[in-house]
Amino acid sequence: MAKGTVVQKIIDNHYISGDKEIGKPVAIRIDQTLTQDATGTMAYLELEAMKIDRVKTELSVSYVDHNMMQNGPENRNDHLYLQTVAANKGVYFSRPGNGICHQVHLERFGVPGKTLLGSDSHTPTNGGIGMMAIGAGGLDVALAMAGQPFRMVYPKVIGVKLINKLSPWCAAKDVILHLLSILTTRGNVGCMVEYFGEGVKSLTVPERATITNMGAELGVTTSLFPSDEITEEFLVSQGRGEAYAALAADADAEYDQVIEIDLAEVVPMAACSPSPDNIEKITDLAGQKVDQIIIGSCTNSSLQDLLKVAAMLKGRRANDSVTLAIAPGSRQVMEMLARCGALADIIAAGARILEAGCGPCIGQGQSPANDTLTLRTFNRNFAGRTGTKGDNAYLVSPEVACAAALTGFVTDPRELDFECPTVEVPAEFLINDDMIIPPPADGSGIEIIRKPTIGNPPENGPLPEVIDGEVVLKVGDKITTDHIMPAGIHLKLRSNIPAYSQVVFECFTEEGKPSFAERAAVVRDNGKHGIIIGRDSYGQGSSREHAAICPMYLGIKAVVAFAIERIHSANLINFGIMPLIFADHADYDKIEENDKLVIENAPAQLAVGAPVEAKIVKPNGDEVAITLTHKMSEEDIAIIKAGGRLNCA
Ligand code: MIC
Ligand code: SF4
Repeated sequence: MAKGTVVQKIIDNHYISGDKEIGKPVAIRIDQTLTQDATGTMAYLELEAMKIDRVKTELSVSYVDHNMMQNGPENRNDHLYLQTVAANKGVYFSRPGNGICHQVHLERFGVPGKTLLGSDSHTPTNGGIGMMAIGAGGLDVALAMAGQPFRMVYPKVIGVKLINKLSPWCAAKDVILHLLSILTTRGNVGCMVEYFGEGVKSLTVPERATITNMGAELGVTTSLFPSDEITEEFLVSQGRGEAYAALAADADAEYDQVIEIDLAEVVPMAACSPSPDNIEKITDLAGQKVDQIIIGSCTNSSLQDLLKVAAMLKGRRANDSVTLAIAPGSRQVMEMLARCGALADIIAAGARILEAGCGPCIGQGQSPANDTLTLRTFNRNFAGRTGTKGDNAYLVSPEVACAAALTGFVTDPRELDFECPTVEVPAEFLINDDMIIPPPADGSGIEIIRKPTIGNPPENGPLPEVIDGEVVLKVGDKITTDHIMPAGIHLKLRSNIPAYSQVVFECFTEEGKPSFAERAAVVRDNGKHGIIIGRDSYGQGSSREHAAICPMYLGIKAVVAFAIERIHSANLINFGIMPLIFADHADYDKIEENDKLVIENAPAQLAVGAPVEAKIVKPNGDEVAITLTHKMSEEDIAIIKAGGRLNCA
């Protein structure tokens, strides 16, 4: 087991209960929370359902950054609810336009050595300054706001040793893409990544944050860097020098696994569709025609990134054959770009300026044309996430994105006919927190505005004695929460579960055939229980608990797969859906859609480490006995038996 690591030190400082042994449940105290609007409305509705008057954390912040298009009243209704519930419950409110939660939190609130739980899977961005920043479902974040500890498994710590420094045109994004090519997006549940080695000193905080941000795609619990003089410099530049605390692994620290990356060997890369671990070198992709380039998202929208982009674009123009769009990560970044003239260079080059927010990263506009290639500096390229069916999106660094914007083709920036610009980030940032509304000392009198599109979380009954299941859907490997619960044009339905449930697994609906929602509702209304069959790495990606709430609303009682990713598994438990595992992978081939899956004495069979015996009943009446397992703790089992966390006293 790892010793003397930053991970271990932070866990020790926040330890509440559990076994400090890899894979065993452990509970830690949460210092700070963050929510964003797309997951936040449910989180605060859940907090209200817990009858909590005021949050118990050191700091909680509610951001509005995802749902900004305001096509119809839903988004603004959400914003009004979020603003008033924040004031009522003692939460800071970052207004729409102020920027992406992770970027703003890094700039204005993150503190080395503290714990942060966020209802967004990219919360580990703040690991760039040595926070233990973890993504979770909204209900887990609501519980943390209510003062309850966060439960996770004691992590296996993967130490990533960085040596040397990056070459010109090679970026932090390439470092995490390189790591994704090694570790891939699956098989890393229950791990944390800690960076160490002399190469750490060559990376700025925004670069470190790019790396920890996209660490989410590894499926690890979080990633973090030590906190050193570079962290201090960053915090001082943000006028927050007092937040600095040094944090380093001991000289003789032991990691459970070590991966060495020679930064000098890292080259420009891309993650090709449809997965962030589908990594290719730019040299192998060069020459492909590009139609669209977008620079932004919580991965690559810092001032440093955009100053580099501005320097590359200055005096040049986006190629006639492409569209180029740029979304700064925060208002601070946008305003500083504007004041130093860099924004003018970007505009003069023909870039389309988007507001500071998630925007196209979550399918809010800028969907690409059919059969074209789009290059994005984002962190996810799951099929259809751009809003275009059959999309082809490569995830790249700002340098590679910009090179393509200039030439119209995938281009290795090292082949450009100009030098890699060096960018000076100012020693003092422009500090203006006007768009962050602090909560009043006593918010109890503040009326919470609840417009008709804000619905309460649906209710669920206790786990039935017999699961009289029917397989509503059978899917393959790497099903993401974007497959389960599409965002894009449906994102505005996040506060309305009955409406949002209608698009569960929409990507699998065949034309002219009933949708998943229709088929699940028939099973439910016949008094039976819906079952989903998956394979490896089920539930990758977003923390959206809607991928559990909506299936629960449609009567789903179990997901059976080879492996279920951490956040999604926790969300399933929170909403009373059993995350079950095939004991024998061969059984996957024995079960088909519309088969029955019966689990007798379900509550009695659920015990820590014990198998669950079930039988498949074929349409012709043939029966096949199968054994299932699970990784649920005693507390998880109690939640499942009660029909979800909100039913537990
Ligand atoms: C994402 O990047 O997929 C999101 C949208 O930020 C999600 C949260 C959500 O679905 O609201 C995430 O990463 O958790
Ligand atoms: Fe927003 Fe995209 Fe970051 Fe998710 S990954 S928080 S949608 S910018």
